[in-house]
Amino acid sequence: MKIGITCYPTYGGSGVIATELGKALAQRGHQIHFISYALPFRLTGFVENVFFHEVEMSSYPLFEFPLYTLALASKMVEVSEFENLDLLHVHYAIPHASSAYLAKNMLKKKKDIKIITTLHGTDITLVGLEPSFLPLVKFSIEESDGVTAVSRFLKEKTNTNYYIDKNIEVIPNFIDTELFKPMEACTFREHIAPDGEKILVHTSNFRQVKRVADTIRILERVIKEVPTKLILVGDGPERSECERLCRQLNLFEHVKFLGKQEGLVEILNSADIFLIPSQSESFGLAALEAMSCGKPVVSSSVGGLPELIKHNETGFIAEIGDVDRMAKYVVDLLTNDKKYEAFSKNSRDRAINHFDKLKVIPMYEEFYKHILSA
Ligand code: GMT
Repeated sequence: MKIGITCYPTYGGSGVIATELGKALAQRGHQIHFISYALPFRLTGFVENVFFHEVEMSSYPLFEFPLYTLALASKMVEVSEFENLDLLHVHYAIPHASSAYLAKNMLKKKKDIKIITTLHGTDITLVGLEPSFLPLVKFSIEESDGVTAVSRFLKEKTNTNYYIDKNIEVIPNFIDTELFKPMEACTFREHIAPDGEKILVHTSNFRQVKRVADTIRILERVIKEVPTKLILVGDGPERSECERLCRQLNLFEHVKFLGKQEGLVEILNSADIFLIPSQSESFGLAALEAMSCGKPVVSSSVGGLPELIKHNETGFIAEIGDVDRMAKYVVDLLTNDKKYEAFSKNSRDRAINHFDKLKVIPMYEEFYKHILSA
């Protein structure tokens, strides 16, 4: 198949999934054309069958706001025509599904290009619900030839919040379990915790929805019982506030803000437990990455997290903001080696058995075939 993929190219789970999907499909012989305003950050090195088409943005004094949606639609038309694409697979509904709708209609006299939209999270649960976007998001989803969502939770939210009576296929996030795997002792661990302290880790884009401050409040409680460090990976709007909180709680020595990092596998491997106390999380790819490295996860009970994390098997789940309970769960795991080992094994097994890319990529392929033959 010849497939156009559009995603946000910067840090973020939807861009990671879209890029890894494209790369895996290319390895399986499909021709993949990424269409975006910048090279997706996971698209490093040469990959056979993968092409990149940059959406150029012209500036004009009259345009006070960049017209990306329209420029993207034009580029989609151009690439679909010249590369003879079979379908456009867009990740994150806003504005990609709307650009694809425009492109499809501009092309309709020449070809019937199919549009598949994958819903990832805040496109449905947050931004999409804003009155200025809701009618457009609803329309763009309804007009897509096929729609997938990354969890049952997100599928149900889409159907109820947007009154959409359309079949939405649930295809979960996936992971390369050969890449994200347990490693022998990391030197990084000794560097962070030279006195043998335990290590908690959290990775995110530090948006409000991630509740990163809760990880610091969890540490504040855990540290009273077990010497522990916290590694925070990533950057975003809440980082300064989190740094301020660390100073206020006198925890700065115990928390390492690493910012954006490439060596995630090593960082995850150096830790004991992954924390994800989000306000909203449609799947939780970051938690899956940790599980694949054999790390138990302590999370909030929101969105798709309970579909990923098995309470009392691969980790623990608590109410949003219940940092006391989350801290208790962390201490329980850190002070019980046998339990910790079992949870670690269960986490790795669950990643391999349910979310390995070799299991999930064929689901997308099947879905493409189904939509193309409809
Ligand atoms: O929806 C977002 O907030 C952005 C998006 C992203 O690009 O990181 O994240 C979502 O998509 C990921 C990949 O499908 C999911 O694993 C994340 O759970 C989801 N984030 C939220 O729902 C907050």
